[in-house]
Amino acid sequence: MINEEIKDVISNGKLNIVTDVVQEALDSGVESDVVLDSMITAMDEVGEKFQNNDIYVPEMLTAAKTMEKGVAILRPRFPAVTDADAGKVIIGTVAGDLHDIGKNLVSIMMQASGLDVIDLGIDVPPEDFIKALKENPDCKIIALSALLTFTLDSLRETVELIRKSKLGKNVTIMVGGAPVTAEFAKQIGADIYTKDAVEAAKAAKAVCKAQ
Ligand code: B1M
Repeated sequence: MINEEIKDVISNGKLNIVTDVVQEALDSGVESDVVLDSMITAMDEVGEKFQNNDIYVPEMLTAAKTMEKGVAILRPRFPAVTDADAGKVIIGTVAGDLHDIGKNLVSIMMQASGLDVIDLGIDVPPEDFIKALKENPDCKIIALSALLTFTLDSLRETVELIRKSKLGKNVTIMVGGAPVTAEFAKQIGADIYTKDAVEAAKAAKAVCKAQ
């Protein structure tokens, strides 16, 4: 019941009540990952409504803002663990792509597993990943998020440029986002594809542990 309420709040962009509803769910004993799953399901519904022209970009944006506010309540439940030796990750959403909710979740889960995450944000040009790598030569992983079919090319270009750079030859490149597949990841020369934030954090931790 409470999960239905969370879905309704997110998919209908009820910004003013999202904090209370999420807090209520947590207070009543609903686990954070269950609340998060309801939010993600709601965003899928938003995507479907958009595709069917039942809603437009402004409504989609309000739903995203509502989800961000909801995730902020969950954030302390996934506390960043400080472990200086755990490993460093540079993360960002590729050029041309403004979607960041999934990327932020990946970042939160990685930090919760002890990794040091440098978040370059959204719409990140390939050169900025190289620059960040130069500034952080101890970085072990570059994590790239793409949410649009048409930014898959941007993902490819970013992987190519990283591989061509001196420091990028040995760095592990992880990719993910709804239109990305394991096959595509392999095709463009990425090392790891994961389907969600939890898997991404697990894979990143494993890479850093192995080095
Ligand atoms: Co956009 N959008 N959007 N949008 N949007 C989608 C992606 C879309 C599928 C909606 C649809 O038509 N059904 C569609 C893309 C179609 C396609 O190309 N295949 C779409 C479109 C078309 C657009 C615009 C072009 C619309 C327009 O302007 N006409 C435009 C593009 C702007 C741009 O980027 N240049 C646009 C804009 C926007 C908003 C700005 C309004 C807003 C984003 C706000 C924000 O992110 N701050 C928005 C939103 C909210 C969505 C939907 C509804 C929700 C995305 C989301 O946050 N999902 C989305 C529909 C959908 O996804 N069903 C849609 C929840 C999030 C937790 O999931 O990001 O998939 P996701 O992350 C997952 C996994 O993918 C994975 O982990 C997360 C879960 O744990 N993951 C990784 C993500 N990154 C990873 C990296 C990894 C590993 C896993 O390793 C590095």
